Amino acid sequence: MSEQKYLVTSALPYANGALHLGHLAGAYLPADIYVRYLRLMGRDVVWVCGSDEHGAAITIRAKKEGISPQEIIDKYHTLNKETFERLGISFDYYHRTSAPLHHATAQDFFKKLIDKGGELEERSSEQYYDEEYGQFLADRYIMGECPNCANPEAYGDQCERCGATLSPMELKNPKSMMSGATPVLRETSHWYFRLDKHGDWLREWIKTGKLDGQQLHDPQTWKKQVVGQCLSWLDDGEGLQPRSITRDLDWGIPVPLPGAEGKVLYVWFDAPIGYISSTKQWALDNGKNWEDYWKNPDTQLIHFIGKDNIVFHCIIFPAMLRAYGGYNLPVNVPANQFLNFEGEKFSKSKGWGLEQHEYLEEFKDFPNAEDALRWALTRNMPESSDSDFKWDLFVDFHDKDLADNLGNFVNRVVVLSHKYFDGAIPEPTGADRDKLVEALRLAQAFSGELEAFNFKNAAQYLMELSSLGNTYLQDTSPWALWKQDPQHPGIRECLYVCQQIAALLALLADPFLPFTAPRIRRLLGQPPAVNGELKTALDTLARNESLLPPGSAIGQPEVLFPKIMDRNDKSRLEIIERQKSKLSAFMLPEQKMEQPPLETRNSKLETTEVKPDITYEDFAKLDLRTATITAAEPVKGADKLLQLNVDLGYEQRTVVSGIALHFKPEAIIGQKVVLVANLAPRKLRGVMSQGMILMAEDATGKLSFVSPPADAGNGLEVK
Ligand code: B3M
Ligand code: ZN
Repeated sequence: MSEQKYLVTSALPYANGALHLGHLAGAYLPADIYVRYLRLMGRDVVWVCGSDEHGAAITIRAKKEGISPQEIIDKYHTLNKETFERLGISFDYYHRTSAPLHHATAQDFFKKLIDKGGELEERSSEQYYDEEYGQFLADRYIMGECPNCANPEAYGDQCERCGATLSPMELKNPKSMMSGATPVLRETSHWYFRLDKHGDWLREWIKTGKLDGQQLHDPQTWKKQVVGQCLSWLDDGEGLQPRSITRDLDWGIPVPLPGAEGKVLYVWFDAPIGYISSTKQWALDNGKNWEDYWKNPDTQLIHFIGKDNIVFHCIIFPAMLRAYGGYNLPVNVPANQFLNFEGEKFSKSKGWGLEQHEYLEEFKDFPNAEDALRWALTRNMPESSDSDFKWDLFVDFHDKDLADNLGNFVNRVVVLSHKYFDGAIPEPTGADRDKLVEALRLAQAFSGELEAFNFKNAAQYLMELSSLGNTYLQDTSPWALWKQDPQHPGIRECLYVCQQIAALLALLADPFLPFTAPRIRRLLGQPPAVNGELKTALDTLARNESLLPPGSAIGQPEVLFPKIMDRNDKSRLEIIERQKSKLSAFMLPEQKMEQPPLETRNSKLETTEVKPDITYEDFAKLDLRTATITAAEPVKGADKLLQLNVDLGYEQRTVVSGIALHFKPEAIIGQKVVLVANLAPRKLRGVMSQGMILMAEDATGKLSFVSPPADAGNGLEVK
């Protein structure tokens, strides 16, 4: 038997947009933690990913932006790849499905299935065709009324209002999204993958982990939701059906058969094959054999994905791999649930949420921002149910875990080592063996949780190890012993034990906090950890030997995570507050009009709320200016918002205002207004709003403009 290897994959993100924090917490951060851990244990692991660059989502986006699909994929491939790197997401290879190697690999896959016979079959059917645009329409390109909930904007594959899975034929009043024309039915032929032939072994394999009499995985180690979703799909009504794997489209991988011009492989056929081509490219660049990772039965294949991709990774792709023959099947698919953002789903169209690169930009002055984010997302990871990202939790996790617990312990050890041992690691003593045995047990438990994909539990053990150190240090109080006698042997013993715990902490922290871990090691006089370092450390501790060579020099103390809630320095809190105020500003225009019903508004008015006093300095922070509205139009998809152009005299601004229910756009052109000109810009429904117009609101909720006289110029200061 050869050495056990791991091939880890993360879902290939579509290169049609930036990724948000929910994506990161779902399929990338957990995989990164897992892979970093495996490397530290000295395992042979390859982690591949890349951009998914085909499919309707990309062509629709390109059409919307009026540029070519190639420009779209180049832009977002680069953005996503670079952002991942900046966050410490350590793929071994980040490929792209537009690469020639991928096209060839996917075409080979298709041809092999044709040649085998019985796996693919050609069928003709009637599909919607756009006569104006001159193309058959992918399901996503057709919009119409949902038969289920009457949503007039349902897509041909899904209604986003009621969640129903649809086929284009079910839509009432279908319209082509390419031209707006009513599509007509035309005969076309496609290749279908005979998934129906694979149902029996798939059911057995998923339920028992057995295939051809061999135990391939232990189904007990799979998440319940993953197994549950697969079984309900497998047992649904008529069972598995043949699935069409080609499309009439001009963007994608051409079907490699004579007479198939104008047809491409369906994106969900080629995308998972992207894992294979990414591995191939990695192997080529590193002098390795890709087949060792895909075809050697000693290799563990693990897919990290979000819950919306379960069926593709647990049923369809495994069936494709088996149909081709010779490939391993995944031993686990630890799919995550969804992360919400401050109580609501991330929504690009509504502008709700935060993208990865936006976080990096907004937090560029926040110390150790990458690890702070990774930690907040880990503590809140949607492992077994949906979870919610909240800024208040971010602050708590940062200050309690990273600053007060981990950072504080490391700092105390470094400071005390300088004080009592001149910054050197002392010779081992007959040290407090019990504490180190306890520390080792925590590290082993940590390890067990990571092997089982329980990232939150592992993070908890990391914190427990740090607490163990803090409590021990407090209980032993070497500073009290010092007062009794600076030569007291208890001081050396205590510091020796604490240094060992700190060294172990640096290793356990590494998968979670890859930017901080090497800093802790540097403080302990150690170079960054190498592959296998954690395994060696666990063995060393088990032999009761020292993790730190005596005599190495301890670094100068530094604060790893300055607290956010710091009375004397509000700079970090201000960064958080800015995020929060963007959200509340975002909620205001709509909520103001939607939420409090008239009665409460009136009663609220009766007990008119008086706000607490502010100082003149507070008031003077406002930059209030006279201005004139020069243009107004509704904001698409938001019936309460108007997008306004405002003339400030010294410049023109775009302002989004929640006044659409009160004023017709054409009625307010030329209106004089007062603008809060220095309100931080914020995005409302995708439009960047640069300021806020002052309105007066009466007891019934009616709004009127706070208007300077008609002859007042623009840009005058209001004080
Ligand atoms: N690009 C869908 C998604 O991003 C798709 C994943 C492909 S994984 C092979 O959710
Ligand atoms: Zn619907």
